[in-house]
Amino acid sequence: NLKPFPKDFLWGASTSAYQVEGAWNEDGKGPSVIDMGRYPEGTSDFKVASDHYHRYKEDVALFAEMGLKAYRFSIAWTRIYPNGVGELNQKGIEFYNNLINELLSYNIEPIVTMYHFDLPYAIQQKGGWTNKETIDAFENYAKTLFEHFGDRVKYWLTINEQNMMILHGEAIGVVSSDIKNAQKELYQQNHHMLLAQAKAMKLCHKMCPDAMIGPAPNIASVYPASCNPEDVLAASNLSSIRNWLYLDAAVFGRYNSVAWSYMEEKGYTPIVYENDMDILKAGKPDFIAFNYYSTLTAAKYKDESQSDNSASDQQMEMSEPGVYQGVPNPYLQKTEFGWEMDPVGFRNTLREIYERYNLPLLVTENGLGAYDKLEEGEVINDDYRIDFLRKHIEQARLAITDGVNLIGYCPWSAIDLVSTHQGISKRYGFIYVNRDEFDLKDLRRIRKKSFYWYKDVIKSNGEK
Ligand code: BGP
Repeated sequence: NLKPFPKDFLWGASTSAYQVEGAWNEDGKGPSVIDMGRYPEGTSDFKVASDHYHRYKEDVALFAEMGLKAYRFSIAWTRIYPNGVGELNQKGIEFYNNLINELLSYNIEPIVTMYHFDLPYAIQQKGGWTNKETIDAFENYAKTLFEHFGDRVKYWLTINEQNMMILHGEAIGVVSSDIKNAQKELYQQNHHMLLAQAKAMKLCHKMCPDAMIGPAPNIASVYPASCNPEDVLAASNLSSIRNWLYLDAAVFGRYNSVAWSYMEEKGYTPIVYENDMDILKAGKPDFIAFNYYSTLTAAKYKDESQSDNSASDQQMEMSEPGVYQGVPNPYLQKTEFGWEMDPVGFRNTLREIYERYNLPLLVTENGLGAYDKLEEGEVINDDYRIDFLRKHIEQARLAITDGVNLIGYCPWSAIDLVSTHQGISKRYGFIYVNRDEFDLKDLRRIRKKSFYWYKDVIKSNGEK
């Protein structure tokens, strides 16, 4: 017997500032590491993106038409503080005030990510997260957000995919040029981010007692490639290092022992000052938000000569000498972009997180990146997206039936936006944005087939 989705379930959709807003240097916005970054050849930059900054009213009206109960977006730190700290940019405050008010006028709950990859460039130049001062800068930024928006925002997310920033260090940029020390430095950055997050959570409870705040890592169940105990151990290693390190620190205020001994073994342990662990313990989340795209499969580490070259990029990146080896899962199909699809793994991941932490869960990303085609008559027949999302929603419902306290589901993405590494051609949205990689065309919005489908899902509270 299936349990229904809760009555006040947060049916939502997600975006992030740098991927959707554009207006990268307008109205006083300072540059972020993203604006100063390089892009893979053939893909667009983020300067105009989907031009949401100028079209947010039209976009929010479409979100309302779709029936969204929640909209998860991020605030660009450099719109609020162009240099990360120092002078406040009133125009930035104004933009997010307008956006939040617009959402609330349609009864759409704003779910706000404070920091989604776009560290202020001025802060990066001073060492970024390697520099302890960045912790204070983040706390100060958090305070400003709570002061200005805390009267209306009830759901806050601290840092998007901190674990991906650490595991794929190029996303935040390691300050040191010493490659040998790059990993060590990343784990120091990680420690500082954890402290910054804990401080923000504590502050939120003080300043906005009615709001809820939590982390937003990318979490994925890890399967052993076989029942060989060595593979099982490798899967457990990967899960502790990739998933639980981040959530254990956020929820319990400690590093788990497997992750810690891994860091010791590799020489990556961060410097931990005496009261750091007290700071970590003092800031607790009210819920866990997480992004889910697929699961991972791990085997005992093989040296390169034996490794399987057929693995997609996603898994190839996930290997660590002596600890684990990411391998493809022969039971799973892949998207056009080589990402494995695993709806059942979604249920499993939900159960694992809930069993470990016993906190409400909020899914802040889940979706299918594809080459959508604008067909004659202004239609986009994205049945593959509908199929993908439907299967995940079915599994979410099974997880709820299992007893998981899931409070919302925000697929990626509300509207087409520029993918982190693969440009605008890799689309995720319910709403099509008419532009190409380098030809901005008219940027007009077109409802995809999935738009109408999701509208029905929301209207029927997941019964359809
Ligand atoms: C997550 C990020 C998002 C988004 C998404 C899809 O890791 O939080 O910002 O980019 O993945 O990934 P991609 O754009 O690489 O397809």
